Amino acid sequence: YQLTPNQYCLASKKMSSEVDKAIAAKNENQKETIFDKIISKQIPADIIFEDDKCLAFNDVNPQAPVHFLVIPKKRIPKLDDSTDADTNLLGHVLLTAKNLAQKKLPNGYRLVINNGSDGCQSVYHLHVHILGGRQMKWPPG
Ligand code: TR5
Repeated sequence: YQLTPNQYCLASKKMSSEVDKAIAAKNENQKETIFDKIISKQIPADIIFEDDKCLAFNDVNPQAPVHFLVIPKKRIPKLDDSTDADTNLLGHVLLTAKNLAQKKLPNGYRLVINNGSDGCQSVYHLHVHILGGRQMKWPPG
């Protein structure tokens, strides 16, 4: 049977607090987020890599045995907000994710970028999730 969008929204809200957070999160472009505070070390995080352009840290609410995030230091709220000017930066973020993942997860891994409310984005500072250490399923929920 098919759920109406409203029923689906309620069902998925019950299923996952992450979805709750994503629905509640507002895309207030250009506003500072918790990730800016992690970059500036105002808030501690389990940092695993840092250079002048990006930062990688373990996710505080891991969805797999290995779950970390790679973020650009530049404040780009979501992938939709990136432009051609970010080509090198996005390439660097992706290659950093690959370099870290390859070392930690030789059997494979998954990269995820959630974009906007339907995409389940809850923190509006662009980030790549790297998940692994278990068999992933397809399609993702
Ligand atoms: O749902 P999206 O794609 O926006 O992912 C945001 C991710 O940030 C979630 O997986 C959260 O678990 C993660 N997150 C949120 C906070 C946080 C974090 N990861 C590490 N450290 C964190 N701190 C200190 N504070 C958070 N609010």
